[in-house]
Amino acid sequence: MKEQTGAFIAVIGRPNVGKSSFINRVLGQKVAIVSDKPQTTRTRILGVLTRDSEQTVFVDTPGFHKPRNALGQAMMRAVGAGLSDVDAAVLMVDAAPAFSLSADALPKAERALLEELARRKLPAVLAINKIDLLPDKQELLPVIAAYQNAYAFDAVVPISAKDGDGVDLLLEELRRYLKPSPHYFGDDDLTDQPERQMVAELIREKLLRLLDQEIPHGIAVDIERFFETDTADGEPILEVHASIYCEKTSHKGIIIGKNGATLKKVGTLARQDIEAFFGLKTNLQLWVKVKEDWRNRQSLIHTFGLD
Ligand SMILES: Nc1nc2c(ncn2[C@@H]2O[C@H](COP(=O)(O)OP(=O)(O)OP(=O)(O)O)[C@@H](O)[C@H]2O)c(=O)[nH]1
Ligand SMILES: [Mg+2]
Repeated sequence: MKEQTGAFIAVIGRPNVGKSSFINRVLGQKVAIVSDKPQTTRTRILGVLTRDSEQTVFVDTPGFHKPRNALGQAMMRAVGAGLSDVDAAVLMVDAAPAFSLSADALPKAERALLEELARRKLPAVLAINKIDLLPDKQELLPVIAAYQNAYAFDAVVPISAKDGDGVDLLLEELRRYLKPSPHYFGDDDLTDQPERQMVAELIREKLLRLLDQEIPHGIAVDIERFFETDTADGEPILEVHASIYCEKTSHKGIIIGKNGATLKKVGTLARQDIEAFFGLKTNLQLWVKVKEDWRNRQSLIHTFGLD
């Protein structure tokens, strides 16, 4: 049998650049929720890719930003934790803003992350994502030069997590970090997230997608009941009861929607995802509750599993 090899690789970058999309694409399944709103990922999430004797554990992290509340601070601690004990990092940047960079001025968030990488002496690869949105890829050349000037990247790979362009190339470049190591996860494991957390996240994803502005950022989902049972006809069914916590009574009304329409839509979309994930028919019941200012209350952040 071939010797087992492994690597832990953190994926870091500002919010919304496509870190979670990339990991889902690599695994061929959604393990980290994705939305067009920044600060979608709130905790450190592992995505495990096992190919024969090689196991690469991707560490998805919250987007790097200046925290404005206790939740934001916990998220930035998760970025630090994500970088601890990894073998290497992928710094992901968005091709579109990168495109308009002047060669000597990397954006603040990226500079701060590069300082963090330097401080930890971590080897890294630069991934420039969303190249599907670029009219002319040649225009990336000065940007690539600017990043290479700022850090000794082992490789720079333009990719599109959306259509898969360059993703295999990036994976190939990351194989350099594999070293002899036992596999820490089973061959079929995709993530370290408990099933309940996965379900809560799928529900939150629908809220992020269906609601506007500040409201989804102030939402936490708590799974109250989660068990498998049989229907009256003896069919197996997953029973899930979840509470959606928001920060204001006015938000509660918006989440429920006119005649309950919005909440119903959230429930339908989340149920479809849960059924696909577990391969089991699901009965999903949702309640909306208010917890004022929970994002600044440490005990609630802890209750919701966000620290
Ligand atoms: N056009 C295009 N859109 C992409 C690509 N990759 C991701 N996106 C979109 O970018 C948005 C953000 O994607 P996420 O994967 O949630 O980004 P993230 O970096 O994990 O964001 P945070 O968790 O908030 O830090 C979503 O709307 C994705 O569909 C890409 O290659 N091309
Ligand atoms: Mg994310």
